[in-house]
Amino acid sequence: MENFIEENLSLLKTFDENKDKVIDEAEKQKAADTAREWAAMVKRGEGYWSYYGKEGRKPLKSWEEGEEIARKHPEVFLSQGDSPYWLPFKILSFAMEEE
Ligand SMILES: [Ca+2]
Repeated sequence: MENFIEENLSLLKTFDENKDKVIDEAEKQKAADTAREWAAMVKRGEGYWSYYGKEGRKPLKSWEEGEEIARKHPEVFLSQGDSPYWLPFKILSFAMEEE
């Protein structure tokens, strides 16, 4: 997971807490923890998911709807509840497979 995060740092801008345009170790850890937490929620059938569309946050009816969007738009970003963080679908998929 940590390696995968490392390869995808450019997709983790929302984790740049101190806005220095660098994803430091603590920010990477937060991204990895968030991915694992959200992946576990998907598996338990929990979570209120949304995706980032042209006009910003768009609610999803279900995780499955998010998967459907990701089939057409593999680069889609998803979020959970009112979290300020956005994770690419591919990082969440990776976290789900890792468990
Ligand atoms: Ca930073």
